[in-house]
Amino acid sequence: MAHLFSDFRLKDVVLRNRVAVAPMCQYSSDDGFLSDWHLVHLGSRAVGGAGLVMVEATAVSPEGRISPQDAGIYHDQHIERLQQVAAFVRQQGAVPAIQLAHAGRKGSAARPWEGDGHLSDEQGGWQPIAPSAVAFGAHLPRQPRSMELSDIQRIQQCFVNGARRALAAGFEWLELHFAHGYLAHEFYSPLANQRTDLYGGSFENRIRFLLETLAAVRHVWPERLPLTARLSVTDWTTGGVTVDESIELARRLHAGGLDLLDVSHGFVTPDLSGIPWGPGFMLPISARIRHEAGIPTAAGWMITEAERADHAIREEQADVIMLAREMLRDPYWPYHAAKTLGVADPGNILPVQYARAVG
Ligand code: 536
Repeated sequence: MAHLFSDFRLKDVVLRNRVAVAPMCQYSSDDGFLSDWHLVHLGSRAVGGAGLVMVEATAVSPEGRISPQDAGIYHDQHIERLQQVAAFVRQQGAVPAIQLAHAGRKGSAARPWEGDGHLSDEQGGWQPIAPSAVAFGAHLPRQPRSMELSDIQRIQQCFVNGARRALAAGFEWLELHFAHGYLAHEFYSPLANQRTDLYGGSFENRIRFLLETLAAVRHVWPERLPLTARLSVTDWTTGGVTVDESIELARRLHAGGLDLLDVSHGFVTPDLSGIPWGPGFMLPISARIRHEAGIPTAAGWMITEAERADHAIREEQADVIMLAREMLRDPYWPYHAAKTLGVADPGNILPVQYARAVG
């Protein structure tokens, strides 16, 4: 029976355990370039024993950044710093992963600790682009420019170029950001997509951008390496996307070459009132998608306890557990979880420099 500390093989890649560091925006880049902060932040979590360490949402084009300080992969020059991070994570025994992103109408915002709101051009912002010229609202009131067909093709090519650069940088696992109200989710959700062309309206049309982007990226990302997507599988509100729809989308993504669905939710509108917050609340939804769509899944959100994470793997609710804030509280969460769960030789989770001393 699979458990939290059993290997997980996906294509030619083997994770040493099922604990993944979820992509978390650090808003600490300069013109997209990763900084020393990223090397220490991500490196520490690889040292702590995670099986997968994923670089935060990394913009495939400058206007696709959430904030001016977002990570980027839109210049060949970005590769060198990304390579340093990937190499260090790999040296520590974790698989280096990266999430490619475009923020859509949520782009051009201040960092959370600087107010989180939309930036004007004078403040260093830009006009975001989106499927439709409809603002997110609340703290993000700026009206995006509605994308032309040429914009759609250009952004899909940016995802392809980003994938090529990620491969050149040594990443072994690629995730497409199709969640949290950013560009791809804005195409998927009727709450953001009011298009009347081939990319809006029916389910078939709303998923077209996602399927096409996947196909284009799969073409340059090697078959031997995992390609995954983080999807907001429900908008928690009438008129938004539903788990039932997302099960059908997951089937089609899987048929289109997706290796695993990273199950997430929400954030396409400012209204968070429908979210049933609670420990592990996404796990039953991940289980449904895993069984009904027949695709491996990763699941996260409000998972803090080793027992719950282990139980979710044993019960086949997910194949990988995504930890975010809990990994910030404790970079050694995998080591501590191994001790809690009674795994033999928990010290072996740690690097040789620490293992003998700590045990
Ligand atoms: C969703 N967020 C997702 C982000 C950036 C910040 C917030 C992303 O996917 N790049 C979120 C909302 C509330 C709490 C945590 C995360």
